[in-house]
Amino acid sequence: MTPDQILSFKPNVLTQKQRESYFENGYLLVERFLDDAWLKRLRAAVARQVEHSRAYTQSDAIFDLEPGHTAETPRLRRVSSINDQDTVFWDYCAKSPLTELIADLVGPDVKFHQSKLNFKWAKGGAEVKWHQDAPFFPHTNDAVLTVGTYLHDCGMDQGPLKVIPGAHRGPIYDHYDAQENWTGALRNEDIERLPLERAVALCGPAGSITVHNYRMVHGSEPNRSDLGRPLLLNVLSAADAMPYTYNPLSTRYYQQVIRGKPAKWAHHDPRPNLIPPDWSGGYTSIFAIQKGEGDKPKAAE
Ligand SMILES: O=C(O)CCC(=O)C(=O)O
Repeated sequence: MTPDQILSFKPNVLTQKQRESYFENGYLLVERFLDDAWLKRLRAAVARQVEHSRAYTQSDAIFDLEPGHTAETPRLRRVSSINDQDTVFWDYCAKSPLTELIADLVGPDVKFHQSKLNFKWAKGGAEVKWHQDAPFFPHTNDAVLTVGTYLHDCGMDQGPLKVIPGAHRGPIYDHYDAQENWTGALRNEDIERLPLERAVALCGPAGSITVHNYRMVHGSEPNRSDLGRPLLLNVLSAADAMPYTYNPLSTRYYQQVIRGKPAKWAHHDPRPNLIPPDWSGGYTSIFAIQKGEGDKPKAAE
């Protein structure tokens, strides 16, 4: 679906101005979107994940541990495919007012792609370098977005998500280095040409929602505060946006239509997209890849 087609549907929860701003700038911040009941359920579900993580001494496909993680003092970087770990997360994505908000931005037929919970633990939670999501999971069109939910207040020192307004209308950047290793981040020479002085930090009180288009250049700084920054992330798309590479975060809900109906025709955006490495052999996390932990996946030859 094109932005004009999406905007022609009556909005469910957002104002028309918010929707237009999303298409113009490539992101949206909706403060205090969640009510207390949802916040309480989600926080309790997060606490259960932290409890599970105490039994882990090394990262696996689900739990990505920060250096220094122990049973006594857990330090999680990420729980991958979080919606598969507890039905509270799935219900929030697929059966809550959030689902209606997404429909306002991708159209009435909404499909699920992947989910994760990025922690950014207090005092050191790692930075996420400037990148776009599109090269990690290219689709036939750009009606694909990531919704972030702040489960606690997020201020400037906690490593809020940062975006560059309008960057989603620019090119898809190379996320391989000069030796064709996948780095999951933009090259320095491209970053130097970005209008970083215009970057916006999406801070907000608990229950606030961030949305960014999957072409948006975004990242976040380390968490320098004494407070954690759990950010729940869901990737969704219009039903007519079809992924054409392996999903890095496999999930039982892959491509499930959570609202409306499946597409009969795929919609194609003519612009090129970068092909990521073949993730069918496994994926760790953006933190591990950007820090160069393990073997760096290569571009196809
Ligand atoms: O957790 C963050 O600050 C950013 C996460 C992100 O961009 C990603 O996981 O792709």
